[in-house]
Amino acid sequence: MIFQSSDPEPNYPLVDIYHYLESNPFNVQPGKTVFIDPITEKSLTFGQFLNETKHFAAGLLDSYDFQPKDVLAIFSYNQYDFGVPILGTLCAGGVVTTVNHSYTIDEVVHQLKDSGASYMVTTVDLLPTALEAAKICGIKREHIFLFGGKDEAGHKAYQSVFSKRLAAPVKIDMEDIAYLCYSSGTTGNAHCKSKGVMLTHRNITSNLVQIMSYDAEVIKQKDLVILGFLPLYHIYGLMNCLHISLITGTETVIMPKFDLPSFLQNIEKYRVTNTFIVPPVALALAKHPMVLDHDLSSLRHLYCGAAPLPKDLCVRIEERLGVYCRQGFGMTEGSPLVACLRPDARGPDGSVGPLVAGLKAMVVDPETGKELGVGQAGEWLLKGPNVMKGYLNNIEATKHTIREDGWMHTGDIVYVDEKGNWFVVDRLKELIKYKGFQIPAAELEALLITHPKVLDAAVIPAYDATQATEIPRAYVVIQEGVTKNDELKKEIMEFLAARVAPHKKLRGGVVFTNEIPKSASGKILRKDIVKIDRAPDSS
Ligand code: 4UV
Repeated sequence: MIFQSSDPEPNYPLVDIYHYLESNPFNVQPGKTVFIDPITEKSLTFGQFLNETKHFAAGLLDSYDFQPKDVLAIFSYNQYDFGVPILGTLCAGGVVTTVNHSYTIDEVVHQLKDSGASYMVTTVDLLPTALEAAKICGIKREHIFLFGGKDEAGHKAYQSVFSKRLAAPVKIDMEDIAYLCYSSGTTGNAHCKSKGVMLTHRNITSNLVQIMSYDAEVIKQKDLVILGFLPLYHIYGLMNCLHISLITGTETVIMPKFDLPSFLQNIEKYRVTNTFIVPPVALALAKHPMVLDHDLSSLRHLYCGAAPLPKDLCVRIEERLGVYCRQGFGMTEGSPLVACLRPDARGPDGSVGPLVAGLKAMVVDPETGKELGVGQAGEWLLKGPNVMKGYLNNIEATKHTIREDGWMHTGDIVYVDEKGNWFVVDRLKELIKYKGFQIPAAELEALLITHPKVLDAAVIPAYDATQATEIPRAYVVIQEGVTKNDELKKEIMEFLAARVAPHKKLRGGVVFTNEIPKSASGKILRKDIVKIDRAPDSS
């Protein structure tokens, strides 16, 4: 059975991302402020933004031998002008890969090498990691530019790349790749770290209009102010706090990163109407006493996604703030939005809402592949213009994820009710989400077994209700003769922490076990370990 939205199929743009923006479908005035830095109070208007992107594009093409399809990496925490080098690169016919700023050198190297990046924009404080990674990957020093507005430490500010001329349009095909965002996908394994999700100009522009059509009533409101704290390197922030803001000309306050006091102060100071959150922030809004010390009466639209939202939090937030928190579901491979509760809906509790318009879905039995119907839980398969092109340089993973008939496996277990509201009940893929950030279990396992005292390891999602998030917990088999005690657990946790980005730390701790359950083909049976882990008498 094929499900789809009852909303009409949107009119998808026929031009690439940059030219769609330049066509100004919302008739945004050039003087309209779009991005604000709440710390320095620097800002960019719509007109300035477009102008600067064109100067950056021309500079790359004129002075840096930049060729269409060259890849520029953004390795930075949020900046109010984060989008300028991004849209500039797209305007020059290039590809952008956004890198998590908390990555270790090895993690950065993996992404730079895999994506084939030959240019980078970073910040002065991230330069040591950026330079070391760039050297390993052969990126020229003079191709590394800085955010921050000034030439420093021997590197040019990206503004110093600007050419006096404005870039002339470069021919861009809708099937050309715009973004390479990294995701563990449905097929995490030890040999394959995160994979480059190829998102084309068609994917992104289609999802933009899909998002804007489900939220058309909201977007029409001219007095909206968005507070953007989500990392802009992640597709959830990139689309909602950068692209949608730009297209609609919505004033957006860009925080460098999340912290609760600044988040609340910014809502109050800028009279924020819309913000996009993740479940741990929903928990804070529902329960933290500090929230009551602030005037949050300007808030009108709250969206939550990237991980399951505990049902009771929406109710508590509405009681406290008078705003209904709408859950949505996205995934990098879906460009990203798949489903979201509509502005006028209270939703059934726990639902991620109806599909976005123009996207088709099926639910299939993960064992047999048999199509299932309303109310039956199975794997969610998706087909539509926002479904990724595939994984870069990885035909095997692409084939495993996108069937020949175009249906994409999400690796999520869901069901749909009679009204077309979707519910996520479990995850088939071996992905753990810490506060919305991806942690591929297999990547941690591969590192753990390099510890000299660890014979075998499996990493599973545990749940920390005090933070409303999954956390990774390792089950490890220790070499014979080694004493198993708390010291050793600490040693293993520290060993891993030294090798991964902070969000991947073993916050769920280490559990000693005698054996890791495996299938006949050697696949770790994580679900069996999860069952043991969640049993009432497990310690
Ligand atoms: O690839 P990724 O890291 O992508 C995301 C994107 C999230 C969103 C959410 C709302 C939006 O409006 C939007 O534009 C983007 O997280 O991780 C994808 C996986 O995260 C889980 C699920 O396992 C996906 O395959 N996930 C995402 N949203 C939810 C969720 C949710 N609401 N409930 C449960 N799991």
